[in-house]
Amino acid sequence: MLKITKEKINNKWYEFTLNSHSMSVSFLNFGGIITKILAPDKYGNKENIVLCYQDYAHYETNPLYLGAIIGRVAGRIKNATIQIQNTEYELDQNESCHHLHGGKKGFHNVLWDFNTFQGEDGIGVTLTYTSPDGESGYPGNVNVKVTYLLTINNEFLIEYEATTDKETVLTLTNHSYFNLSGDLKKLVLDHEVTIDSSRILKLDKDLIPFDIVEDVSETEFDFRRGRLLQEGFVSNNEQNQLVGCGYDHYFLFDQQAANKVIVADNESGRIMKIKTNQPGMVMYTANTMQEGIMLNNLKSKKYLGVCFETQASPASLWLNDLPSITLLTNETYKKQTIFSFDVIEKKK
Ligand code: G6D
Repeated sequence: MLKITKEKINNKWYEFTLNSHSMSVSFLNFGGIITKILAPDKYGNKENIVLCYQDYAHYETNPLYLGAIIGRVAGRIKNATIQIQNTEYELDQNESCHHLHGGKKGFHNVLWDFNTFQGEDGIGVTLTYTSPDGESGYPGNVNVKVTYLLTINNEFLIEYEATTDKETVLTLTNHSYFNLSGDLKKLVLDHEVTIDSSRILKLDKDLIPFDIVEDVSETEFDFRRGRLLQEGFVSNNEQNQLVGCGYDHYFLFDQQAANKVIVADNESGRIMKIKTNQPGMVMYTANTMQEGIMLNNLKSKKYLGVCFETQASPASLWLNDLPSITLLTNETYKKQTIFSFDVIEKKK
């Protein structure tokens, strides 16, 4: 049984819920913000595995970017400037002298048009937005379409499409914070993460990537055979310490495994697998999460969630050998990330 419900939140916002027989995904037309993913634990208890604000009014400013579509460019752009065809564009400086997550008019805080649809193997909503030339300083009128689809096989697909009428830059992601314990029972310390990646981007003191680490073997950044997140929270690795004792780094995928990321929480039995055609992702373990904001059922604090921001990196604007984030007028940006959910072993 697949069903879409729509609830009016205020005079402009709606919350949609995609229901399958065993899980559901809820999100707003504002910012495409995912507010709930209800998934069963090994006992069949459906609980929310993403962070959300208890008072939805916080989504208006959303200092944590909770659950939101991030763009035009997810991540940081050094000195908030881009060079396209010998023209320099000044972007919003919304994090000291740099540009973060699309700036003041980032996609996390715009109203998206919506259309619901029901197919044989899934139900979903297509969100659309036209970002006008010059928005946040970026060139080009950019038409964006983001589709949220829930399938009968417990897969949640996020599909991104975009076109532009002038050469520009673009790389989109979703900024949900996952906590597989369910309803924030605990921090993500003992979430076991596996990542198909042997290379990361090294950060400077402003969290701007400045170099590629070509081999993470024997470090806290090697997740190829699985690793508990807490190892990076207590490590002496200067890159872990630089970001507030954790992870806030871009991992380049090796393309050696179908699942680019696998996350398991043994206590609940929940396991989440991520497939994507993005070249990498930022894994952020909420090291610098603004504390004290009322979330699902307790106040925000460090390590309460982990983000898997699948995307190309804006560092390709100043580092070689990284997939480009340039979008040409004769191209269509088409990316997809699939989150699938299961339990390690069902208990009676
Ligand atoms: C911090 O550095 C992190 C970012 O990666 C994250 O997206 C943001 O908090 C919400 O600035």
